[in-house]
This record gives sequence, C-alpha cells and structure tokens, in this order.
Amino acid sequence: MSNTPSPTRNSLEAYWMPFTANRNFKDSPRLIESAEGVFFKTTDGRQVLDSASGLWCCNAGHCHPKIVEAIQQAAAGLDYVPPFQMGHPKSFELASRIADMLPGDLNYVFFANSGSEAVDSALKIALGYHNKRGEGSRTRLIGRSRGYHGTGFGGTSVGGMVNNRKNWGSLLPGTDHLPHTHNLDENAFSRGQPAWGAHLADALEDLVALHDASTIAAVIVEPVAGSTGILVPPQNYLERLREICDRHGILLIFDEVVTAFGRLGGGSASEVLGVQPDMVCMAKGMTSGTVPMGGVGIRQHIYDTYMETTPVGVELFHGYTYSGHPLASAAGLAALDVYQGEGLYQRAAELASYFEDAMHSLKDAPHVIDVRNLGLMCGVEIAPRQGAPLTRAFDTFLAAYEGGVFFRINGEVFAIAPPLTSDKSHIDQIVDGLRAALEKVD
Ligand code: PXG
Repeated sequence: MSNTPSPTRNSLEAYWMPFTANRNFKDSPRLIESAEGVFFKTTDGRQVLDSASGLWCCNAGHCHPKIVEAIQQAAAGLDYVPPFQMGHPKSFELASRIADMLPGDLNYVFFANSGSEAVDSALKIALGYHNKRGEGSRTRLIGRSRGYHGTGFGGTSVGGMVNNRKNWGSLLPGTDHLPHTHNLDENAFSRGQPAWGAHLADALEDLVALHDASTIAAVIVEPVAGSTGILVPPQNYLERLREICDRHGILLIFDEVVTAFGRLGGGSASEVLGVQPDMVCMAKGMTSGTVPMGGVGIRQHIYDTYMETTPVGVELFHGYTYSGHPLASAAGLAALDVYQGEGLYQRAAELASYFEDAMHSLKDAPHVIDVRNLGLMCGVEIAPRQGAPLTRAFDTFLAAYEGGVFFRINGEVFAIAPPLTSDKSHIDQIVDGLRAALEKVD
C-alpha cells in the first residue's frame, strides 16, 4: 500500500477536469501515482496495464530513463528563451530531425504546444499561403464528419463530432465537411484498410461543384481517425483525396497527432500509406507524451511562398510563447533517439500482425460488433445497451480497470493503442482483460 492518503471528494473539488464526468470521477476517483514501461501504478498500489499509451502519446512507454534524464538535464541548464527573434540550438536540431523523418519535401517544422495548436497553426498557414499567392478568395476549410482536430476554434470548426461543436455558436464561417468512411454493413471486421469506400473521397468533387475551387483553401483529415473510434481509411481513399486536391489547387493537411511517431509502424501515416500531404500536424508521440509539444510539418512550396512574398521582416505573424520550448525540445530529441536507437517503429511494424490476430480473436466476445485495426491501433466496437447508450462501454471500462487493464473508450468503441515497447504478453493481457470485462457486463 502506498502512503498517499486516499483522497476525499472535497480535496478533488477545485480541478474542473477536461472531457470528464467530474461528479462521477470525484465520487470514485481513479488516481495514478507513478508509471513505468507499459504500466500505471495506482495510488492504492495496484499495477494497471496501459492499453492506450496514455492518450495515444507515450509511444516509448512510461518514464523511459533516457527521456527522463534528458528532461532533467534540460530543466537545469536552460529554462526558457523567447522563440521570437531568439532561439536555442535544440529546437533547430529537433526541427531538422523531424523534417528528415517526414516523407518528401516536408522540409520545415513549425512548433506549437499541443495538437489543437498544431491544427489551428496549419489552418492559418494554409489561409496565409493562398492569400500571399494572390488567391485570397480561397478561405473555405473542409473537414470530415467524425473528424477530431482538437478544441481550438479552428479545429472545432473542421471537426465532425456533434458534442464538441454544438455549444459554441457559429464557429468559423465557411467550413464544410466530407462524409466519414465508417460503414459496418460493408466493412465490419476488416483487417487493415477496408476494400470498400474509396468512392467516398469523391464527395470532395461535390463540395468543389457546390462552392467552387476558388473558395476552398484546404482539406484536413486524420489519415486514420483515432478518437472518433479508429476509422481506417479504405484502400485508395487517401490517394483519391490527394488527386482531387491536386486537380483543384487545394492543400491537403493530414492531422497525424495520433498516427505519427511509430503508431503505424513508421514515422508517419504519410510514409506508411504512401500519400504525400502538404502539411502534417503532430503532437503526442513527439515527446512520447512527456512534455507538451505540437508541430506542423510543411512542404517546401508553402515555405517558399511565404519567403518570396515577404520582401523583409516577419514572414508569418503567428507563434506561441512556448514554441520550441527548451524542455519540450530536449524531450523531443530524446524521444527520437529512443524511437530510432531502439528501432521502435520497426518493432511496432513487426508486432502489428500479432496484434491484429489477437484483437480479432475478440470477434466472438459478448457484445462485440466490430474489430478494426491498422498498425498498433485497434477499435473494438460493442453494441449499445438498449435505451441506455454508452453505459455498457463505461461499465466494461470500469470492470477492466478493476481487473488491471486501462482502456480508452470513445463512445461504444474501445480504442487500443499500446506503447510501441509492448511485447506479445502485454497484447495477450489486453485481449484477456477486455474479454473478461465484457463477460462481466450485461
Ligand atoms: N488532432 C487529433 C487527431 C487528436 O487525436 C488533437 C488533434 C488535439 O490535441 P491536443 O493535444 O490539443 O489534445 C487530438 C487529440 C481520445 C482523445 O479519447 C484524443 C485526443 C484528445 C482527447 C481525447 O482518444 N486527441
């Protein structure tokens, strides 16, 4: 047992927790005291396997000693330097190494502090790009239904989840949305990219016909949607989106906040799936979740446009106090050292087929209506309880947590994304933990 006193509801009251049922949590909290490798340790001394890499971010496992050491050293050496008209070497080194990791001529990296900031930065850079090229009428931003791009006003506007949108007024004017690609009738229990659905990309042609290409700046999609329930792109869907964007001079932005840094068995989804976007949003795995950081990978022609159309002075009137923060930069460099030094992208690629077979063995578990996967991402969807949506998933989550496995649930979908350092026995524990929990709930 740990010495930490068990918290009372009063001591938890002041923190208004994000995306959380506050009253329910504060009545029966789930508090984590420490973490190591693929395990959390709770304040009452239990080990809980982390099947979600925290929230898709701790790709190198928790408290990796090399990342911890790099952060400790950085904190003691350089606490802060303004990122505007000043700099420090590590942020430049990190940008170069990320640009090397990204495919094609994604040669530039802009730093933010979260996925939401990365998305809003990419959307602004897209608008500015067209403006500077003399195509200032291109202001429309296209997202996708069931997309998640963070919680800024830009990301919320192109996002496609009704609960995240409905309370905040009119959001950004002039956005529109593609249909999502999820279809259980056609694609249930697909392994990898489903065969059906490439034609859904043609909805972009319909939006061009409706609005005219001269009004459209950019399309943003998650190559594999994460927090809306693991929606794997149908074969040729992303290729088709790329073609349509090219035909109409529209920028294509991949939101790779979840998929970059090894999740799919390579540096990015763009690399693994072979489709080149104009910008890539990233965060999470960038520092293996240790220090907040986000960023945008940007292609040469976009950077060149800003340089060529700005004779002198500041080219991009956008940035954050903590862009390229010394602590985050050190954590990012150490994370890349670990990913590369320990071959973790390769490891994820090799583990993916075992992971796929193991997860699909849940097909006959109670309530399961779909299993879908790519790389080390998997969604296990269950049937909602009649008349009480979301309660069965939440009860299963609680039962699994009691049983020693932490799952992230998105609606009725268990989103599984283990650290890239996991081994086969951890995958087995995840599968057994979910099956046992599903067998306990009605
Ligand atoms: N884009 C994508 C694709 C994301 O998954 C963000 C942007 C925003 O990142 P920040 O760092 O601003 O949170 C995300 C974040 C879930 C869940 O339940 C996932 C996220 C956030 C909250 C919940 O899977 N991803």
